[in-house]
Amino acid sequence: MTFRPRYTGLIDKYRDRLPVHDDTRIISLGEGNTPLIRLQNIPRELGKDVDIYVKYEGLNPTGSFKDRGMTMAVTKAVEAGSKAIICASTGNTSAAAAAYAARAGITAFVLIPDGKIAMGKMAQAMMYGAVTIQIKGNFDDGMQLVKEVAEHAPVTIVNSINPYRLQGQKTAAFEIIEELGHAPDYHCLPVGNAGNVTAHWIGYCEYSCSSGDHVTEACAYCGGKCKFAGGAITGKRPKMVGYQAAGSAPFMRGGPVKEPETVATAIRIGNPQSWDQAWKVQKESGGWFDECTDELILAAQKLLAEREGIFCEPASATSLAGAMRDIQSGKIPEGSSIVCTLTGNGLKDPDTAIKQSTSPVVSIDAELDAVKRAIFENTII
Ligand code: AN7
Repeated sequence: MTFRPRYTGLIDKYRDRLPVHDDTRIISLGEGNTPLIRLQNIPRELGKDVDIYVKYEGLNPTGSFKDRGMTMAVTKAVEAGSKAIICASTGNTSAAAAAYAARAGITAFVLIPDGKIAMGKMAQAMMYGAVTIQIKGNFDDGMQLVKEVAEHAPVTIVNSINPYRLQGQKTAAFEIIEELGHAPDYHCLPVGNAGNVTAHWIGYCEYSCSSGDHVTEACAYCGGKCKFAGGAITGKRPKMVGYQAAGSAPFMRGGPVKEPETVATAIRIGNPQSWDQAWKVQKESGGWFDECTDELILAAQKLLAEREGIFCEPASATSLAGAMRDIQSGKIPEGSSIVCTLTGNGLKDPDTAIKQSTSPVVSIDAELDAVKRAIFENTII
């Protein structure tokens, strides 16, 4: 019998590619190392010869990709002596901040839009012991307030404007390259603040730099520091494709959206914090931005659960919704390999799931005949 060393989180795994020292106290919950699942039924139904993989980030410790960034941000905040962190959030950043603060023994203050975050995320912030501040405003209002208050109070901002967040999140690209043996042709993500699309591009660029295929712009990301010991796998980088919810699509409108609205509350963001970086990613990678209606987003969420057994939250399904449409139209050509990031777990938002499900739910007496009838009436031949 052979034993693998215990997986202890992404900072330990990618220590030489992250800004930590040998004696840095790592605040980790074992994040990263998420499954890259090849879809089997959906591509067949699309009738297209494509390889679609989903990177199931909903299996991180607090149920979203935010854990990748938060392990770095909180590790560095603690290293710098900070006793409190703060963020504005549509729900997932606040859940991650609250959990990592609890782990570190510091305080988390989270600003959330009153009544506009999914129930699971609210439960997380409360259980992990954060101070939850509900504001009568949206994420963008909260973000502005966080920036202002951090100038007056001894708190570290852990939104993605904190550069350590993107450093942690870039590791998702490392994992994908290491599993596939190369970068995919297309990488599709849901876009809110555009931190994650930016972070993935940093990751892909650092890996391609290390292959010796130095690209001037890419090397600007790594600063020549991306030394992957023996890690020269490929110089290929994907086209980065960012999809927004139609009611919250500033990248499609060319500027901030005042009153963003969407059922995908995680990406109900009108004023993206990584605006310039994301446009740079789009240009450098040769990818694009597009938008999906709420209807299309929910349909993709349901299809993924029903056909593949993978439950993601609505915002996450935006990546697949957009990708399926672009595959169907031929914009993403046959023969392509595509990775869609599923940013958050479906369990985060049970209300939206239950509301849109059309699966049979029957209530009966606890009697054999009634069970037989229920089975008979719901058997599809
Ligand atoms: C599930 O939690 O901004 O484009 O405050 O929770 O990097 O902002 C969440 C964002 C996609 C968008 N999918 O990522 C927050 C927050 C899910 C998310 C995004 C978010 P970015």
